[in-house]
Amino acid sequence: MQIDSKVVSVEQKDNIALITLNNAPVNALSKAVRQGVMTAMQAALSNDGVEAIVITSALPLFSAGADISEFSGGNLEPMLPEVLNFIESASKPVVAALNGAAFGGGLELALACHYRVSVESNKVGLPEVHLGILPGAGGTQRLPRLSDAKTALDMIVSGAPTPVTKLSGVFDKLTASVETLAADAQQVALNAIAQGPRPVSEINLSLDDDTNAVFNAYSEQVTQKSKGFFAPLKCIEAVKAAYTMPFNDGLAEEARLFMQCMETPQARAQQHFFFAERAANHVPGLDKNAQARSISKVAIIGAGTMGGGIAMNFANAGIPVVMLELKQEALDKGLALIRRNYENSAKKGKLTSEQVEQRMSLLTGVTDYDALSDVDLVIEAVFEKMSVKKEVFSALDRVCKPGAILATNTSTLDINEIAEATSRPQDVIGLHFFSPANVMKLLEIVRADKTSDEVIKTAMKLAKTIRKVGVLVGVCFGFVGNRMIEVYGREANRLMLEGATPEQVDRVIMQLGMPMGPFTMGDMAGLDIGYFVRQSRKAFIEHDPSYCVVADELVEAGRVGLKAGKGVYLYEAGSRKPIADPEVMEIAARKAKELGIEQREISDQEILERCIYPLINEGADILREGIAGRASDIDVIYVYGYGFPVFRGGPMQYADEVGLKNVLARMRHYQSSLGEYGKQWFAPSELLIELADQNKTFSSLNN
Ligand code: T1G
Repeated sequence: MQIDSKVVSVEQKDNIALITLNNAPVNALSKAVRQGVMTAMQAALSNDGVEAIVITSALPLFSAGADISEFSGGNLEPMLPEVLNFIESASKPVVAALNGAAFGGGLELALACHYRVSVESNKVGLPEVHLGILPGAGGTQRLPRLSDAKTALDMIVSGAPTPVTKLSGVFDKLTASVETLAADAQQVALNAIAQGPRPVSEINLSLDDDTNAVFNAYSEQVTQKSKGFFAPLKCIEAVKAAYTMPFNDGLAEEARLFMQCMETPQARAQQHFFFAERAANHVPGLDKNAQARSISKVAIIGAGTMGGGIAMNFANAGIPVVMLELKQEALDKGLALIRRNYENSAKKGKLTSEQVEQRMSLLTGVTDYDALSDVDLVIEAVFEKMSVKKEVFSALDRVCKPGAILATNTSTLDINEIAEATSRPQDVIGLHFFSPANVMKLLEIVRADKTSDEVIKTAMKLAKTIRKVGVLVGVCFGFVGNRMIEVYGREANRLMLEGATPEQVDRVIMQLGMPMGPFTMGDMAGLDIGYFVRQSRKAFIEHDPSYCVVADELVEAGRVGLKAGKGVYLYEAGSRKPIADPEVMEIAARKAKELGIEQREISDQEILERCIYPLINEGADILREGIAGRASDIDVIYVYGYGFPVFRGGPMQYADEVGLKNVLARMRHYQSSLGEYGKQWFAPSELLIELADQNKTFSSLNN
């Protein structure tokens, strides 16, 4: 049987037709695939010699689901639900043979078949909720019919991959490996000839009290946790329709809810973010012949909190790490902290004790630079002071082998200046981890002026190896993330001076979807961090006498945040719960009076605009200066590094949704309405003006 498709083939083996998907890289169920499957099915159904049909994949995974790049519209016939309903209504039995992962529409394709076989180590999922939508090709109606309400809700509301071994009702056979899959699938198909088609839609469900209780509990739990996130509640509604409506009505209800979600800014934001995260992997303009170097041994300079966290990333990836401290005591303390972290993970069941020992065995400690002569990469995580960094880099330059990469974890210092302390600036790069370094997914990869393309490619590849999201940025104060967070923190502090309480500011920002507000975040991180940065930047802020004066007074009074039991908020021993302290607003009132600032009632909207729009404006300047290559790279940095809500897509996507003309108008409003302060800090970026005037978006710069 021959069909005219480049991405789907069908062949006859005895009385069985084998349909194979082959749409690299992930068998996204694009229009061409859907057309190919329809054609192949029709060919198999009309061939009298065929008595059963098997659908499988030629790629490592079965299918990643619907082609997300098609969501922007176009003529998408035949739609996926139509194709899957056609498969389910086939007159001959259809078997899905899962050789690898099946996600979204890929799993829905398997659920629309009559029988299912999978490799037992496989995982499947319905991750549509991460795209701000819900399974739209029958998954919410078929999965509960093959499992139960709780399993279906867990998979669809969380979007998490699930081992097929936990889905016994869904799969008729689990096979040992890809090698045994074909034979087992064929056997299931031969048995199916006698049994005939077995449409899942013919399984009836009813909403009994126990099931209803599951739905009620789920709705309550999700309402509390979802923080304004739209899709999860719609997922629950769709699954419930499987219990309260006949199958076809349930499909119609699923389609209605799917479109409701698809039309939200949240869905646009999350689909934007899906591609933004992947686009960050691609760095345009690098020398195609530059090859990434292999990294088989790493050194970390500094065994403190950051150094230890960084080291864990490499041990977790099975890469041996040498940790250097000049004093054995500091080394012992650092290694003991790492062991404690691993043992805590083991207590939570995330690691076995063998894994703890295996990872610890990859970590060794040295006190002498000469021990670093054979490492491929060094990452320094020492005190944030230029003279200390330069000392370390000149020592590394002396002892490390040619071709070893010398990386700094600095979060604010000039990497070009650090590179000049070596004879090999082409091998110097910034690897800016976020604390806690073994947890936070973001890795800002900072290219200095002389960093070679080989070193950049090595760093980008290494990010994936240690399961980080690497984003390439340029050298400036604070690179991208910290440069933008500085204006956000400045504005929050200024608003407090003008009369907004920390609780009000934090509440407004949490309503946007951030995990915590700027004042709670500052207390957690330590107010002394910002204080020292301000001390090092006096020239930059000397023109603004109001710049974080309350925070400065708190730090000088020892109120450095959670670790001291008091910062902007008060903390009871052992508690991280912030408690408002009226004394802080008394300080603010006193400082405001000294500075001639008249305090006033400030609206939530003004707080939101003044914290977020300058952050966006700074992002526009970062783009204009070429410090970030894409607006979407800034979004990736903000979501993974600072908790910007993914259902807003990141600050630049959020600005596109608000409309750049509106952002510009509000920047100009504060520029004129906040006196000298507004003139200094609310000057709109030229890029923001240019895009707004041309009625364009930041995302138009991503292509
Ligand atoms: N559509 C389009 N492109 C996709 C894609 C998809 N579903 N999945 C991956 N890609 C691209 C990706 O952009 C990248 O492109 C390349 O493939 C490799 O991806 C009706 C509506 C499967 C776990 O949400 O989770 O079905 O950057 O780097 O790390 O109910 O891809 O190379 O140009 O991620 O090996 C639901 C999304 C869709 C799964 C593989 N499905 N994909 O991870 O590779 S909506 C999903 C993933 C749906 C139906 C609904 C992962 C992966 P480029 P990658 P990976």
